[in-house]
Amino acid sequence: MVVQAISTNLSYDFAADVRAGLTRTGQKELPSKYLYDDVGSALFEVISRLPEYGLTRADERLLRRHAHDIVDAVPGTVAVAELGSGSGKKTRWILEALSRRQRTFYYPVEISRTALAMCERELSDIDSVSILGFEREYLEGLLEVSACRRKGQRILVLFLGSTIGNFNREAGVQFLSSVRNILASGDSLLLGTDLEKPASQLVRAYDDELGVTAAFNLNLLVRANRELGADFDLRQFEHEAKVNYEARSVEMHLRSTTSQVVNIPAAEVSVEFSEGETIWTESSHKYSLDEISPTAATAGFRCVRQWVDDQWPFAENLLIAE
Ligand code: AVI
Repeated sequence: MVVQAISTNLSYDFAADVRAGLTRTGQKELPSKYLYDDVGSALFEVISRLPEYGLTRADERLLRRHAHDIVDAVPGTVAVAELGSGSGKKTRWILEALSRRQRTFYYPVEISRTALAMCERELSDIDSVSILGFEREYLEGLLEVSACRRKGQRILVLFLGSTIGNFNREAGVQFLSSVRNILASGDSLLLGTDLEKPASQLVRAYDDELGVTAAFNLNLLVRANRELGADFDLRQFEHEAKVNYEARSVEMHLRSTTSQVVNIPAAEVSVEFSEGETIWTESSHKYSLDEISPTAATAGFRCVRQWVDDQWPFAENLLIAE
């Protein structure tokens, strides 16, 4: 086992994104990628263990039960790239199944340095697996992985945990097309998708009793206070999860409980909030099993297999690049 990491200063402009999102007309918004600083990533790990949030356990169960089938459906010599590896726990099953057949190169691509380090630690004991982590945005990292491809090697991309759901449907297809364009014909993508479920179950999953998801959401304001010198008063914002029936998504918002002005010096802006106004911080789109295949086809992939969990509606979809 070899573990290495390639890091860089990610070219985020939090201040510019905060300014743009909070001064736009209509619904104020902040990009969900900023939820994942060190505290946010740690809180997400806790969310994934909450009884109300079955998504991660379903993903893990499917990978544990079907890793051999999945790996058998991807023949040849395969390098594994994972977009957003998180702690890497669920990837173990795929890497162990593959490493019985071949020496395996595993390239986690992750924007959170802490998550990347966690993932490398978690998986470093698997024999015959070499790990090279990229602290990068997904597509940038995948381009680098593809540049390391050895002759005759295929790439299996893992995009698990229904992170695709955090894009709106159109952006999701665009993202899949960009992944396809980096890959070669015959490469594959294992795509995890959370499936549609009753609204009450969704609201519970995104507004848990213990308040962990609320803390995860509010941490965005803590981050703005720390990194941008903002003066968000956390007592005057509350977490909200609501179902958007038209978009077939569940949205997270931060609701201002009073009319107030918040100063954000590093973004050179003061923002007025009326009582009840919200900042939209994340959408999590839910899929029907039947829409995966046509969606994949639009992006240049053929959906060859789907595995569905028996406890929480969730699917792993194996897509082959045409
Ligand atoms: C990472 N992503 C797939 C999670 C989701 O379910 O959309 C993020 C999350 N947000 C609140 N809870 C979990």
